[in-house]
Amino acid sequence: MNLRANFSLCLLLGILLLVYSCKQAKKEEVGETKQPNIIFIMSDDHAYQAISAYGHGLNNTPNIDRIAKEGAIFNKGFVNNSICAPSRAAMLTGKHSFVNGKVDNIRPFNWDQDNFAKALQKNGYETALVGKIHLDGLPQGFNYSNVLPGQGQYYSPDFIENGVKKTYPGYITHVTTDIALDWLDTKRNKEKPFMLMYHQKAPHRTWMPEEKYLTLMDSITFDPPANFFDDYKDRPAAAAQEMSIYKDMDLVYDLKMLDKEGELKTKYRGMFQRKYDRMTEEQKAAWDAYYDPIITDFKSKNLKGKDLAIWKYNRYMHDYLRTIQSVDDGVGQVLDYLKENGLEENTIVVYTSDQGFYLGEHGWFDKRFMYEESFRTPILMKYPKEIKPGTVIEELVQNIDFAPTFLDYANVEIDESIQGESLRKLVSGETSEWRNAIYYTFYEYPAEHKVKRHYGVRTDRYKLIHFYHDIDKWELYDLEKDPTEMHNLYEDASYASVKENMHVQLEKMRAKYGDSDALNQENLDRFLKAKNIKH
Ligand code: SGN
Ligand code: CA
Repeated sequence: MNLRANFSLCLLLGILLLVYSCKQAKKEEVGETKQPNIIFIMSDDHAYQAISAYGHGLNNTPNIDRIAKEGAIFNKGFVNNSICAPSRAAMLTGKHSFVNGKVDNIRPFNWDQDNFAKALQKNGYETALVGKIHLDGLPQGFNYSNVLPGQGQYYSPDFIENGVKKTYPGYITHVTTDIALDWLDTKRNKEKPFMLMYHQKAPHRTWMPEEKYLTLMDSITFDPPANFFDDYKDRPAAAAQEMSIYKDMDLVYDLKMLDKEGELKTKYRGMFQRKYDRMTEEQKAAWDAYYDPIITDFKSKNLKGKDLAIWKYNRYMHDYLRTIQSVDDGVGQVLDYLKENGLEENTIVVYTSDQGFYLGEHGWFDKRFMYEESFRTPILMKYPKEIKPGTVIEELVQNIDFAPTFLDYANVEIDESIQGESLRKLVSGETSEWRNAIYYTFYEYPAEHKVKRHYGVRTDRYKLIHFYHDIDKWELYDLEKDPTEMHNLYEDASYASVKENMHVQLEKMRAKYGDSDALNQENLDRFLKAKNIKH
């Protein structure tokens, strides 16, 4: 090639480069090409009742509330299956449990299937998973993972960093936050957009607060919810559970009555002793200074019946809410980091829980049921570029919607096998067209807490549930008239047409998502195998 030809080629390339960079700059200005960062914050068993933005008046969560103030709050956010691992699997895959194969906490999760983190990673994202995931096996789809083995421990927690186990000194909620911030600040490739899953263990059982919050709300006495002494009339599955605050909460394990005299010999005392032993001498001293006087007082009172139930409820509420305060602090640190580093405008922040939780409603703790407190989950989301501050969403949204939402914001194709819907247009106010019913399944039975297998459908106003396996019982609720689900209307003649419509809705949902009795009955394993889902 001669000199002139060389020169012309360089000129042409130069012009092309100039045109391209002008176009790019223009696109970035209007936010077309710059993929947003995503921080997906999740805590474990965090009841919406215990987030002040939801207005229940139990506690103060100023940092979580900031997400709602600067963005949106979802008043009807739900899960597909109210238990940890299945909910997380549904979030990662955007698919119901009977499709992704993770139907309960017991069966292994198949990481080989598609998940939104893998899709983002393939499309230019730097991805990380920090904290609780509860899905066995090495996480796939992440440049960095540092996760808890199983449920994790509140004090001196173990983590598995990119497959290697190590123990960290300190309190789990802060350790998790520090790992997340360290990844954001020093570990990630800053040339790329990022997606961080920052997942806390708290406020999961057995609700061990950090030293700083041991006395928080100490002077407050909580009144139990109106249906605390529920009689479970016409609801045999509700009557059969083992998650009663009064009957099933262990005085030592759950309520911290580890007396030095060893007189309170409860079933799970040994289990709690092992958790206590993970503390340093300093931590133990702070712990004992708070709990020992309560233990002495409790032993002297010899409470029985209703008095004991209400005492237990208060003990539970205090510790549960205290663990949330540390979660809220962590959220504040992460939001501050975004602000201080100029990342606020282009970062989507979501706060949610893997499911809701009972704070005394029906007399319970734990979750699992399709009743509102555990079926519902908190969802708060901010993205200054597209979501107006103070947005309130009343439509029925579900945890299977997160995967398509993130992919949509990242301009990544949403595979048609994904069952959730992107929330992007809904939350920006661009559309009000939305689904009018959601579907639910729960399988973990026989198991801890004895909540029977069930599935059901919920519309804006009604809910139909079928409990099966060693029971065959239908329940129907009118949530407008009976928001706390105390009256099963299934046999009520005045609801005959509602019942019929809800059965039609249920069949529609099952057809839409591909569920059937084949999966619900004894042949669950065979069914999953036939669908080629490894487990
Ligand atoms: C543990 C808890 C249960 C809880 C499950 C599932 N018991 O087994 O109370 O329902 O986890 O929780 S404990 O004695 O180990 O604390 S989940 O959130 O992981 O699904
Ligand atoms: Ca959970």
